[in-house]
Amino acid sequence: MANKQAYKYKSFIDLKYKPSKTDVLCQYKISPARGFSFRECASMVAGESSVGTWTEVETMNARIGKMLTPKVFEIDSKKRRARIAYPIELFELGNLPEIMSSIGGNIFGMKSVKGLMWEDLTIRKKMLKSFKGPRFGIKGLRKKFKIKKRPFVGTIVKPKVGLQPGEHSKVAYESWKGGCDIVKDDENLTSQKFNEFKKRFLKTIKMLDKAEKETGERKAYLINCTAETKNMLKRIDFVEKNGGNYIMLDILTLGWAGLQTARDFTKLPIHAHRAGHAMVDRNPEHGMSMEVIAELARMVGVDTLHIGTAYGKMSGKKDEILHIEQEIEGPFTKKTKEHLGQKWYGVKPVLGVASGGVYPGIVPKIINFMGKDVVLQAGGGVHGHPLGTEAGARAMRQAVEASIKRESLKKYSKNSKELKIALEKWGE
Ligand code: CAP
Ligand code: MG
Repeated sequence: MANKQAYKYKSFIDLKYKPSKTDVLCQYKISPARGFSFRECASMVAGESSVGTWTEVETMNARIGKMLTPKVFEIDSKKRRARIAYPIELFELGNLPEIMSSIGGNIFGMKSVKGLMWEDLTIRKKMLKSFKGPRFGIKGLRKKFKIKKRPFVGTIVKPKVGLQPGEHSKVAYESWKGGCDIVKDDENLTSQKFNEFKKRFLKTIKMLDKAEKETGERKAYLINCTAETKNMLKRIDFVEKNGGNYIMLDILTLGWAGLQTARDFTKLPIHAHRAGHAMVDRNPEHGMSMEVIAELARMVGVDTLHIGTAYGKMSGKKDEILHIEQEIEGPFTKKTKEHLGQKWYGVKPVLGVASGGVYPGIVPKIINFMGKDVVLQAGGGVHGHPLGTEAGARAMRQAVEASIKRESLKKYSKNSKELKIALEKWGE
């Protein structure tokens, strides 16, 4: 029986350690439970996520210790921050569920640690390259949909669920006709009785073709293929075989293995909805940050990813959203006091999606804040327009045009009736 004194994890702290080029780095914010020091908790997090457990084991040996022991190489107890370097041999490359079971697993439930927030991650080249990364990237999307510079304009068919396939396809057509480049399903619409997947797809893709002919613009339909993986693959296959040009996945409810399976299978761009992210990233004291989710999504390979807007209805602070945008759209991010650095070694960028309470009046602010490499996506902000969906889409495009021309919305709305009415209803 263990003696009274609680066994302390073998100390994994080595503040002299300089991480190697292949070490995977994690940054955690750690809140020790009563009776445990910060250093002890940092060491326990390192141990429990790798080779350790609550007590020394007779079966441990020097070879394992040398090869697989992580090092806590930086600690800032004031900020309750620890940075841990994990030997890459600890992980099965190409297997994100296993990686998550290590650095995103048991450590969140240890009694000795009251709160643990996984803030950042440095993924090394060898691990990055064991996944496919985005198939299209921003350049590929712009080429595929012939949108040279401006932000993409998207909408979500609303109400979220309930429309039948014919009604759904009509709303999609009006959105495309009015100027949306993208129409997506909502995150909780897949293949319910009232709107079955194949029926919805066939009717809506017909409307896409009609809208493309009438507008002379390329249009995208992001049909939600989230399902049990065998079903998901059947649906993606159906979309590919019937003229589809995009798929949408709720990547967190689908799970990392499901996303890997879809990425390995499809030839189409993947739109990553992040429904459920706030379960893990909203409480700053416990969970995993949207930045880590975004890095993992880029590594596996999505083409567009919701990252928040800061001006909309959902949580997410401005500086956090900007940093995530850099992380998914840039070639690298630098190490700072707050963040670990990340090099992407040519892994294609992911186009950020600003969505959630978006409407024409806040378009200039979002473009100012997030730049032009963004999808401006409005559901209520299109279908809530007093003159209806087509007018709502027109108003969104007019707001984008005004912003690109650096004209005030007020001035631009003088010759744009739909924008004027949107401003009267929702303001700027
Ligand atoms: C937006 C939306 C998206 C949110 C998700 C919704 O609709 O379709 O799911 O954008 O949030 O269902 O709320 P509205 P986030 O335009 O009508 O708000 O983008 O932050 O992941
Ligand atoms: Mg939605």
